[in-house]
Amino acid sequence: MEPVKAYIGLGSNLGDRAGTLLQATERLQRLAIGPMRVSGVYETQPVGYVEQPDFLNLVVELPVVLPPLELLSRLQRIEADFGRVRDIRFGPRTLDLDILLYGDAYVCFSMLQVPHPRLWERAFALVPLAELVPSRRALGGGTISRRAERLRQEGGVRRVGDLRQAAARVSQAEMPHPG
Ligand code: A4P
Ligand code: MG
Repeated sequence: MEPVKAYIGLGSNLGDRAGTLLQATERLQRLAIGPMRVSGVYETQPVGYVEQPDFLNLVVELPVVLPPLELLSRLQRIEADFGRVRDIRFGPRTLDLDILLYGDAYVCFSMLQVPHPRLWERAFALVPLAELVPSRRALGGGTISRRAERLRQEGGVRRVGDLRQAAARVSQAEMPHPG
C-alpha cells in the first residue's frame, strides 16, 4: 500500500492536558512510517457541551500505510490507554483522537466518516490543521487557510505555543517552590 498522509486532531480537557498530548503524539509517531509534523497547541473554548473546562487542541500529520478502519482502531486503543481518568459520563475527556483527513480520500462507514463531518465548522480543528496544509481545498470552495481565518475571527481559540513549550510550562508550574 502507498503511504497516505493522515491528519489527526487531538483534544484534551482533563488532567495534565499538555503532558497527555505530548505522550499521545509519541504514541502516534509509532503508527507512522516516517516523521510526523505537529501543529502548534491551541487553548480552545468547549464546543457542544459548554459546561466543561477549556481544551488544548492540536493536529498532527502522520504518513501511514494503515487502512482507515485499522487506523481508527489503533487510535481508539490509544484513547483507551489514556481514558482511565474519564469517569464522568458525557463529561470532559482525557484524550480525544479524530481522523480529520485521510489523504484525499472520502471514507463513509457507519463508524467512520472522513473528512470528519464537523471539521469545516470547528476552529479548534481547522485552525491547527491550517498550519500544516494551508492551501488545501476546503468544503464549499476556498482554501483551508481562508476558512480557518474566518473561524478564528469568531474567537474561542488561542495559540499557546508549540507542544514541547506547552508541556514544559505545565510541569514548571507544578514544581514546588525552592526553599
Ligand atoms: N467516528 C466517525 N468518524 C470519525 C472520525 N473521522 N474520527 C466515530 C474519529 N472517530 C470517528 O467518537 C464517537 C465515534 O465517532 C467513534 O466511536 C467513531 O466510530 P468518540 O470519540 O467516542 O466520542 P466524541 O468524540 O465525544 O463524539 P464525537 O461526536 O466524535 O465528538 P467530536 O465531534 O469528536 O467532538 N471543543 C473543543 N474546544 N475542543 C475539542 O476537542 N471535542 C469535542 C468532541 C466537543 N467539543 C470540543 C472538542
Ligand atoms: Mg471524537
